[in-house]
Amino acid sequence: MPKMKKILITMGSQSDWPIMCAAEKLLTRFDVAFETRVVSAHRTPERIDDIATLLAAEEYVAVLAGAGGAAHLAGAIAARTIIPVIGVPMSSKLHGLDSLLSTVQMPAGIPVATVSVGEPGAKNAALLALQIAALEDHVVAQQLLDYRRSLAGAVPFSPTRVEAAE
Ligand code: RP5
Repeated sequence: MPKMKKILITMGSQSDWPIMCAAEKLLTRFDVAFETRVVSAHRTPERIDDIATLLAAEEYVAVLAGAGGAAHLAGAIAARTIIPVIGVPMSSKLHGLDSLLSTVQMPAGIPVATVSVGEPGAKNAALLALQIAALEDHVVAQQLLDYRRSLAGAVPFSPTRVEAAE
């Protein structure tokens, strides 16, 4: 029996949980293992090193990093591993634009795959991580295909005619 692929979810603060829980919820629907940690790049920098040690010791296929504002978490983790890191910019006081730019503007050489701001980004980060896992795991690949079919099935052929605002 092949080992389950592992995905690490990180977030910069407890306050990111209401968004990042969407990633965790999605992963529970698939045959993958995951672990979730709060790691502040600024307030708990030593935990970044703990994460690097964990990633070196165990077989993770991807890391999710949700952070807002200055949002250095994804880059700080990416600097310490070659495992793909997916940054999720949190919606913030500047509507997430600060988080988005902080996450996406990495210097050449240290990539961070950056998804959209907030909950859609958290879900897509989980799906991207699953797609990486699926490269070597046909069970996850099949589950992703089934998930895509369920998305298509939820789209009506014609709209339900609800009242539009004047
Ligand atoms: C970032 O600062 C966190 O990722 C969070 O999005 C933001 C605010 O953190 P708290 O002040 O709510 O802990 O590091």
